[in-house]
Amino acid sequence: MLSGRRVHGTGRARMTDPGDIDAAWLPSAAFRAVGSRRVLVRAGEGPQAGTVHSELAEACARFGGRVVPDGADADLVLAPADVDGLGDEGFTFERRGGTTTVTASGQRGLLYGLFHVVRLGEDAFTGERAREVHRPALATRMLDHWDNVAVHPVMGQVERGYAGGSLFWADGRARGDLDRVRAYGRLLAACGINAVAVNNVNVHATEAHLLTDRIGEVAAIADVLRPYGIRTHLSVTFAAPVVLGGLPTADPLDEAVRTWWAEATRRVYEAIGDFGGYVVKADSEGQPGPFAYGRSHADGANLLAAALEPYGGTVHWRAFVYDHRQDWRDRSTDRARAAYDHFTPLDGRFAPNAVLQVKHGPMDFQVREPVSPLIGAMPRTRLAVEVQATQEYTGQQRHVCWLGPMWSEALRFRPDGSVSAGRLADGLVAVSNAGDDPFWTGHPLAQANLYTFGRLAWDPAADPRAVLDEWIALTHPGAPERLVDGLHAVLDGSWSTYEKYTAPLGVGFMVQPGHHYGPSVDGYEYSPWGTYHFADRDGVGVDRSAATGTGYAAQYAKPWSEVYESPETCPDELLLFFHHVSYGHVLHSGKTVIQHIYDTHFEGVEEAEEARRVWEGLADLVEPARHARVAERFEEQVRCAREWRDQVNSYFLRKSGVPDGRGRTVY
Ligand code: GCW
Repeated sequence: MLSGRRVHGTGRARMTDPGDIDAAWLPSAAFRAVGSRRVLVRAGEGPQAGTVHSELAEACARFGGRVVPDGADADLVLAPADVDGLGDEGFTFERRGGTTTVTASGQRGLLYGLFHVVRLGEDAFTGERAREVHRPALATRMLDHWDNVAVHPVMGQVERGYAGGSLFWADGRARGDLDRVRAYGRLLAACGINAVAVNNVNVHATEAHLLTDRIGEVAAIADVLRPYGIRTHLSVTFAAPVVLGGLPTADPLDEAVRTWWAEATRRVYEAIGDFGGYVVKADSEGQPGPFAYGRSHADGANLLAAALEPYGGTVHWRAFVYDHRQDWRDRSTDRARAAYDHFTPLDGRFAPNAVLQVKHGPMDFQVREPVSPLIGAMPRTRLAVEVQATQEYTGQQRHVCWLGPMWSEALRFRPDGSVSAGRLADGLVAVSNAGDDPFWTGHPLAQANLYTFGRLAWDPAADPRAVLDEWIALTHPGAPERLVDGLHAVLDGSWSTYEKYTAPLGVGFMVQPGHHYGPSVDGYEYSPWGTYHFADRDGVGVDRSAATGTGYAAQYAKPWSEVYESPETCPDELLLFFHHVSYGHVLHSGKTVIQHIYDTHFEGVEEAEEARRVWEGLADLVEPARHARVAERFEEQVRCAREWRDQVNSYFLRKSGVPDGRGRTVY
């Protein structure tokens, strides 16, 4: 049985008993190896150093170890060092002559080094290990919360949130009790995340005030996250000078507007000295932006960048700009093209502290999309790649869908087709999937997505399956092999399973409009959102070739522009994203498109049923409440997967008139 699953806090930092906060990947047993040693810490002073001290003191008190004074014999030494190129967050790790040593130039590095030792467990204290240098590949490893302060009439407390309420906000204000936020910060630090934006990018009336008269509430959250090396960011409305400042305009080139932002930002830094910066969704899905004033997005971003620059802050400017009021009859507009078309002409015009935040795919977090052609097309602009941990289009945390392999594929993509040239971006951002749910993420197994995100942001080249196993081991210390294997079986492959029973071959959507859960094949077919599949009696898919289609394929550099241009070379899984083909078109797999649709939909349901069966078999190894929560979700997943299978298969049988080659039931 997994027992004693409580967060064990950071000693003096914690005022009240955290009660039933799920320990996730930091159960106290994860600290056994560290806590039973003689530990010497020379972390110095400061918020993260304080965390290192209190974590070690608490672990030692629990497991019989000892924090020893300078000069004494120790099994583990954490100490500052001046190592070239380590930066504030890097650390070294080595083991020699029975002593394990972690050094770092900054407090944050020591904190990450400590969590590295925790992850290694007993392995950190066995054998000899030559010095290893660890540092994050990406400087910004950020979670964006789409949390509203005031409950929104349509979107609720958390837009696209499937994990209960907000961790930060309740009853129209910042939560008074920030114990959960503290526990969250600790979990995030343990997987390497260093930035959090605390409110929705759709900034409604109440939330706009966080920037000014309500900055104190943000400061309270920042105070709790700081000891974990996390800088707090805020989503702001581009119209702030008008809606908050009473100015007649928010024109980015207007002097009064620039002064207003400079002054507002000065006050923000008065309240939060290490404030991270702003996140902005402008001219997107109804949010205000520079277009209203005939200005460019570089003008807009640079306005905020200038205000933040004196304090070392950054503006994350989102590239999710497209026409959400298009006419479905208009075949010349292709939503997939929009980000590239809007932003590439602006390359080189963004300030050094402006980061363009680009969704990993050109559409909107579908289960399968190509990597956005914008990534790699703006060499003179800082970029952050945005992924969605909250499972808006991937089962809404009712379905198990571990996204590690999807993110890893995107992060390994190289625009020029090389294997390893350069890195893709300066930062990785995920829309958070956490809330005030007792298991943090609604579906307890969705914790694996949050953890995997952090670890991939630290090291985008990491093998996601190794990260999954790391999560399994940390979250379930001492688990018997049957549990470890069962968890791995249920999670690994779950993305592919979800893809099989939902929209086929990269075509996307087919979800119920509005809430986006469950199937509706034509739900968005005649809508203004630009998300169509164009199925008719002969075929399906979107022609995005340069020769006969929207020209989207030509937004890629070679070799991808050529690979995607022709159905002969386009990978099967993206075929309907790039091409409109007949139902009889033969895939590289040797199957026709229509038979592929039938087969994958039957297989997807079978795989979901099999995962449910595996989970049932783990009942004796998982604490009852957790087991029951996942079991209940599997019931819904299987029900929903069957609904997807039957709607998609019936739809294509009726359109095409081609029966399933294996004679299975299609309605
Ligand atoms: O995926 C879509 C969501 C919106 C979201 C938008 C965005 C916050 O359906 O709810 O708005 O993307 O990324 O801005």
